[in-house]
Amino acid sequence: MLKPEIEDGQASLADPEFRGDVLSGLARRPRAIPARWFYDRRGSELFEAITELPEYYPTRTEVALLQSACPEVATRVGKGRAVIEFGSGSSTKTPRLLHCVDPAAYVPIDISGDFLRASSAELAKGFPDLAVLPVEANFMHPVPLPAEVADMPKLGFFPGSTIGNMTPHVAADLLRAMRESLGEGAMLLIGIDRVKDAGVLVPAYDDAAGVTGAFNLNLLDRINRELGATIPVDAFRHKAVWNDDASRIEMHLEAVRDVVFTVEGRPFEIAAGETIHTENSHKYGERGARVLLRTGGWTPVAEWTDPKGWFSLILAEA
Ligand code: AVI
Repeated sequence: MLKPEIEDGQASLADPEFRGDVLSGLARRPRAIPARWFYDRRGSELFEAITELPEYYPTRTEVALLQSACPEVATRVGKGRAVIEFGSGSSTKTPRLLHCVDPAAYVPIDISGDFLRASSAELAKGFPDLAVLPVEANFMHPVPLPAEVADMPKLGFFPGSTIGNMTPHVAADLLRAMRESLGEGAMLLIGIDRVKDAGVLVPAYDDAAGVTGAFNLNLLDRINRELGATIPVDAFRHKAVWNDDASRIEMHLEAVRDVVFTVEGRPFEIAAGETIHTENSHKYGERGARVLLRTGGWTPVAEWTDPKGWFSLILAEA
C-alpha cells in the first residue's frame, strides 16, 4: 500500500508537501490530490477495514495465493537471499513469505519512519533469529541497502498491487529503481490486480457499508484539520468509476452542491457535479502485467493466479 503517514499528536501539522499538493491540486483542472495523503492515522485504520470487506477481494485473494505458491517460490528463489520489502511489512503477508523462503536477512523499506519501526519491531518478535534491518527511504528512487546484505542475492517483495496506484509510466520507473536498488541477480515477487468485470471492480471500491467512502472523505477531514481549511465535508460524496480506456478504477470526491471554502486562507469554489480526483487503481491483463515488468527491466519467470484469475503473483528476475 502507499504507506501510512502516522503522526504523533500534533507534531506534523501542515506538512509542507501536503500543503503544496493540496493547494496546487485544488487549483488545477481537473482537480486532483495524490492518494498518498489518504494515510493519516484514521485513513490507515480505514484502509485496514477495507481489506476485510466482503467486496474488497484483492487482499484475501493475494494472501491465499501467497500461501499456496510459497513452496514453489521458495524452490525458485533458493536459499540465502535477503528479502527486501518495498513498504513496511503487512502482518498477514510478510510472515507468510518469510516462513517459507527462510531468508538470510529481511530489509523493509518505507518512507514513514514511525510506521517502519513499529512494524519491524512487531515482525521481529515472530522471527527472533532473523536479521531485520529497516531502511527509512523513498523507494521511488534507488535505495542504498545495508552493508550486511551487500553480498547476498536479493528477493524484492512488493505485494498488495500498490503498483496499480501509479500510472504505468511511473510504475515502470519504480520497477527500474527497484532493479537498481536490488542489483545483479535479483528477483522480484510482485502482486498485481487483474482486469475483471466492472460489476466486481466498482463494488470493491464502493462497498455497501460505506467504508471506502469514509476513507475517501477522510482526506477532506485531514485537510480541514491539518491545513486549517473550511471544507464542508457533507457537501461531497464518494464516487468510484471504472475508466475502461485507462484500465483503472478512479476514486473521486464529487460536490453535491456549489461550495465555497478556504484552505490556509486561500479561497476555492467548486460547482455542484465537479470532482476532486483522489486515486487511480490500475488493473492489468495477463499480458499487460508482463509487458509492464519487462518495461521496468524485469523478466517474468513464473506466475500464479487464483481460480477466478482475479489477482496475480508474479516472480521476475533482473
Ligand atoms: C493500496 N491500494 C493498493 C489500494 C487499491 O486497491 O488500490 C487502495 C484502496 N483504495 C480504495 N480501496 C483500496
